Amino acid sequence: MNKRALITGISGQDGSYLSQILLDKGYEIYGAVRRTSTINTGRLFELDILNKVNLVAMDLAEITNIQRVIEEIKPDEIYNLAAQSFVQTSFDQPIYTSEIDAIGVTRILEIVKMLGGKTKFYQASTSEMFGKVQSSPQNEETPFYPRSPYGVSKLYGHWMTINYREAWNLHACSGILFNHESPLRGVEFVTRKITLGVAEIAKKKKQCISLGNLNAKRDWGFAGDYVNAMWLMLQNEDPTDYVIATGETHSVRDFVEKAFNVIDIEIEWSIDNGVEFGRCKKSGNILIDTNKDNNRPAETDYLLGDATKAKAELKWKPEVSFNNLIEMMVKKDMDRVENGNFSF
Ligand code: NAP
Ligand code: F7E
Repeated sequence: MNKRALITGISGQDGSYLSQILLDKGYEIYGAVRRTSTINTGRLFELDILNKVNLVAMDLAEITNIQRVIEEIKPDEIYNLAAQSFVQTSFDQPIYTSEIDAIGVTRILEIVKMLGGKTKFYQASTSEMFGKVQSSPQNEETPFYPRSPYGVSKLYGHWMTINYREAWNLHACSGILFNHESPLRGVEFVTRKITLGVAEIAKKKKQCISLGNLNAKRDWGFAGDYVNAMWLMLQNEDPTDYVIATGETHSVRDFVEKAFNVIDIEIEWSIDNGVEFGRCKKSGNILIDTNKDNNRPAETDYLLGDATKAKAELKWKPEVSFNNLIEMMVKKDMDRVENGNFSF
């Protein structure tokens, strides 16, 4: 019989890619979607798998709903990807973020336990838990120091996952995933904001992209590579947690320069009255400006992951390079802008 997976957050970036690889492996997929007033299955549509997955109504805020769904579906594996995942928003909505990203995890774990504890559980933990990094590169042994309500909430979910594994013997594990991006990334995240902005500038639909901290550094990988690691973790006989990362770090500034290179524009940086600008070297036009509204009350300045454990034990490694990721994202956005083809 085919394995059955329940994916919370199926409409998001990772949920869509994970569905695709699990379908290829022969899984029967159930995807939890929360009620919204508009259709938000555009990513599944874009991957051409919308009619291959079963969508069920489920919100992480509502335990009765979670219980009913898990009881009915009886999944072999649950991938908990649902979250208020935007760090900036977590500063304005700290309580909602905790409700979903922290307590939401416990709601699922408690139901899994109550129903006999046979379902394997994957928790989407994050490099944001390292926040103000205590040592570099960061691996499974690095102490945590989250810098946002998002990071703090995720750290609670992370420890709850470990606690249910140790206390109740659940097959529960956390993937501590560093930033991963793709053409399916939400437009509020910096990488997609840049690649969409570059495409709009190339097609003369926009003049300038407004950003915040250009010096923040991230270990950016490709989401399509990272979802495979989630699956590998649940296939382990003994559950344990893994860091998933590329082992390279780049600044937002590097990302901007490389993204404009895809459309043959070289960026020159300058500071005017304390505000930093990026100009087209050839035309002198301002293509990037910086605005304090895009800064965070507390920032994670630097992340660099060490995925040695995952490479050794899961035989996982990233396939898509930083440059290829940027090229893939800019080209897809150029196509979208040219054809008005936005499905999410
Ligand atoms: P995403 O694109 O923002 O997707 C988040 C998903 O969660 C969406 O499907 C969203 O549904 C759903 N969701 C939000 N609130 C919910 C609620 N109350 N009940 C049910 N569903 C809810 O995020 P992603 O990039 O795919 O990330 C997937 C997971 O990995 C998240 O937990 C994120 O925090 C974590 N993570 C991401 C990264 C990364 O770099 N991408 C790195 C580490 C960890 P709607 O479509 O209705 O909004
Ligand atoms: O910011 C800086 C910003 O919002 C990256 C989520 O998937 O990864 C993601 O969180 C950096 C930050 O991602 C803008 O200050 C500059 O330093 O793309 P981001 P994030 O906060 O790293 C982690 C691993 C997750 O788990 C999260 O769910 O870029 N930055 N200027 C900007 N960021 C944004 N969004 N917009 C700007 O204009």
